[in-house]
Order: sequence, then structure tokens, then C-alpha cells
Amino acid sequence: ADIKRRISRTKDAILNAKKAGARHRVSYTVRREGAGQVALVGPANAGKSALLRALSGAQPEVADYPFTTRSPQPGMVAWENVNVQVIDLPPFDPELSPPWLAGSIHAADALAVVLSLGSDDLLHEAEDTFGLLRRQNTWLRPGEPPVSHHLEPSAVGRVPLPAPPVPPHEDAPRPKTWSAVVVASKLDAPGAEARLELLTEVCPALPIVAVSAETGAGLDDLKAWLFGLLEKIRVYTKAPGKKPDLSAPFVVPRGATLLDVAEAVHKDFVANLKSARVWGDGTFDGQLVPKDYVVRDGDIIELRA
Ligand SMILES: Nc1nc2c(ncn2[C@@H]2O[C@H](COP(=O)(O)OP(=O)(O)OP(=O)(O)O)[C@@H](O)[C@H]2O)c(=O)[nH]1
Ligand SMILES: [Mg+2]
Repeated sequence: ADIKRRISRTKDAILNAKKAGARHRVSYTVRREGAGQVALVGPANAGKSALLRALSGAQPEVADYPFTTRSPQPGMVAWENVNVQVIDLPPFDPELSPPWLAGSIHAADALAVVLSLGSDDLLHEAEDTFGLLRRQNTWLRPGEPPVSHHLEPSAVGRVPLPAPPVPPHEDAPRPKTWSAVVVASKLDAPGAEARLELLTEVCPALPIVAVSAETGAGLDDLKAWLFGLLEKIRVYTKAPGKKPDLSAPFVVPRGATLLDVAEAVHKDFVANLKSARVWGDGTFDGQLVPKDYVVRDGDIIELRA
């Protein structure tokens, strides 16, 4: 009863705040840090904040009533030698979400849709969440594991992914899509396994990663999926005659060229770049490569100016 009263008081406060107009402006974008930014999207009480706590050093508030999170809360998630910035957000709700929430979601590089395997209302929550994303023109594409890592999701959604509208003519820009995974949270809850099976029936064709912030189950895999969502690769640079620093990769988009790497290392390198040698899977050791060489994950590059 106490919780119910608290919930209704929270809802009243939110609705009154909306009526009064947004006097307190929340900054809804968070400055990018690390390899890229993944936003946590999902209904109230799904366990988004608990997840960020379990994955990172961040300490967002966690509580058993809805709308605990009122503003974007960033945290850094370390996976191997890279960091992924994860943004915890207020819940996605047809009536009560703050008006800036869609902006925060669209500003992210990729999305993790969090749905609770502990909720009796899971199927409605899933349908509402994917419905809201569609209405806000948030088109999803399936996230992939990091390059050269083999990872199986816990399950895959069975509903065809909604397709973005076809552009009116060939030169028109294509609607943006976000790479996404579904995080099925609270795997430790009673009946979670059966609910995971049910979830696949209403979930679009995205990888589903089942986790528990409580027991830690699935969190290591989830960290890898979070980096994979960014669709980037890691390369290393070395000075002639020196060893590369394998703890400090340059993170570049898949398909990046040597010139892109040079730019990431230092602006001056781009103009002065003469040649480069590469040690990697796709080359002979120390092979000279041209500026338009497409780098591969794990390449070690010796830039020569
Ligand atoms: N059993 C179990 N409970 C969890 C787990 N993760 C979160 N919870 C509980 O679920 C409730 C909601 O957790 P939050 O992390 O605050 O949920 P949220 O999605 O951030 O909620 P909002 O901020 O309202 O959107 C809390 O009581 C948590 O203790 C989990 O892995 N297992
Ligand atoms: Mg929260």
C-alpha cells in the first residue's frame, strides 16, 4: 500500500511538472566518452539502473518503484581493453516519459532495450516499448558480437523487424537505424526461463541477452555485446623498432582505412603519411600497405611520415 501511494504521488508530481511547463531543464545529451555510447531503453522497474551499477562503477539510484531515474546517468563499462559509455535513462512510458527522452535515445550510437523477466506484465511491456520506439522513428537493426568473437545470444526475437519507411526518391537520405540488442533482465527471478521463451514470441528479430544484475549471470557476455553494438574494430600503432602498446587500441569504424587511422592518431599524420607497415591476419608480417588499405581488427600498424 505504501508503495502504491508512493507511485501515485510520483505520477502526480510528474504530471504537474508537465503542466507547469519545463521550468527545470534537464540536459538530455551526455558528452561522448570511450568507444561509443549505448542508451538503456525500457519500461519502469525493468532494472536499467541496477544493470548500469552492476556493469560499471556508476551509482545510479535503484528502487522498487517506477520513475526512480529522472535524468540521464552515464557510466563507463570496461570490456577487454576498451570502454563503452552506457547511459541509464528514465523509463519509456506512453504518458509519463519526459518530453526530452526521445532526444536522448536518438543521440546514442546504439540501444540496449531492457525488459524484465521478473515482470508478470512482460509481454505488454515489450509491445509498448517496441511500439513507442517505432512511433518515435527509432528504427532498429540487429546488433552483432565484436569482430572475431564468437558469441551466441540467449535467444532471438521471432517477430519481423519493422522496416523504416522507403525514402521518396533515390537521393533522399535513408532513415537512421540504431544497432540494438534486447537485454532480458532479472534472470534470477522465479519463472524467468519460461518468460524468456514467451518474450521471443513478441520480440522483433534482435539478439536477446539474458542477465541478472543480482547474481551477475550473463554480464560478461553483455559487455562484449555492448562493444559489438558499436560496430567498431581495434587497431594498434607502433613506432619503428618498438613494440606496440596492446592495452591502448585505436577504435575505428569497420571499413576504416589506413588514412582514417592516421587521422585518429594525429592530424599531422594525415598530410605527412608516406607509408605504413602492417602486422595482422590479413597481411604478411610487416607488409607495406597503401593509404587506402582497409584495416582489420587486431592489426598492428607502423606509420611512417
Ligand atoms: N531479482 C532481481 N531484482 C532486480 C534485478 N535488477 C533490478 N532488480 C530490482 O528491480 C527494481 C527496479 O530496479 P531499477 O534498476 O531501479 O529499475 P529501472 O529500470 O532503473 O527503473 P526506473 O528508473 O523507474 O525506470 C529494484 O527493486 C531492483 O532491486 C535483478 O537482476 N534481479
Ligand atoms: Mg532507473
